[in-house]
Amino acid sequence: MNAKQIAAERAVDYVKDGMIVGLGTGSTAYFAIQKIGSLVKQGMKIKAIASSQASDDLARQLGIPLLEPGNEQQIDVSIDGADEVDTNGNLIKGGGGALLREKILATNSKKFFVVVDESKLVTKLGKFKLPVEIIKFGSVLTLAKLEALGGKPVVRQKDGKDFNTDNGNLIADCSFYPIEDPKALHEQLKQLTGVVETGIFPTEVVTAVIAAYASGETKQF
Ligand code: ABF
Repeated sequence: MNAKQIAAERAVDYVKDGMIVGLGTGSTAYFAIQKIGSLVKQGMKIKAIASSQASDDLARQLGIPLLEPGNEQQIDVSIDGADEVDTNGNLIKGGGGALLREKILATNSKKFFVVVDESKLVTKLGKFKLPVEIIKFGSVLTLAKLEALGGKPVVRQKDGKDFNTDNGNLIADCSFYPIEDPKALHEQLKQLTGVVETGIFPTEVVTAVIAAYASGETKQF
C-alpha cells in the first residue's frame, strides 16, 4: 500500500454508519473515496457530498449515494488532500482547482481530516504556488491587485486555454513564498474585490492532518 492510500484509509476509520461524508478531490482523496465505496458495498449507510465533478463521478461509479449541500444535511466528516501542509497544520490546497467547493465542505463539517504523504510536509507554505480563485469579470484588474501585493499571479492554463473551475471562475497561481502568516495573507487577499477564495486553509479549519511515510508509518497532528 502506498503512503497516500495509508493516510486516506486511516482517515476513513473516522467514518461510521449513518454519517454524511464530504469527499475531497485528488489522488489521495481518491483512495478515501474507494474505501468509502467498499464500506457502502458492505452495507454501511453512508451518504456523501462531493467537492468536484471528478469526485462526484467516482462516487457514482462506486455506488455511494450522493447529496447536494443543504441546511438539512450536517456533514459529519470530510476527508481531503492538500498540496502543502506546514508544521502548524495550515494548508495550501487548490492544485486541482476545486478549492472553493473543498473549503465549503471543510468549513461546514463537524470534522475535517487532511490526508497527505510526506512529500506535502513543509516548514513554511508557499513553494507550491498559492491558487486564488477569481471571477472572470474584471480579472485584469484583480490580477493587477494581486501583482501589487507581490503575488506574481499567473492565470492557470489547461489545453492551451484559461482553466475554468467547476464554478466558471479563473485560478491565479501566486508566489508568496515564504508565507509567514497564512491566515493574515488569506484575509488580505479575500478583501480584494474579484477574489472569490484562496487556497489557504488556516489550521483552525482542520481537525487533524494524517501524514503517511513511505515506510508505512503515520503521523497525526
Ligand atoms: C485536492 O487535491 C487539493 O486541494 C489539492 O490541490 C490536491 C491534492 O491532490 P493529491 O492528493 O493528488 O496530491 O485535495
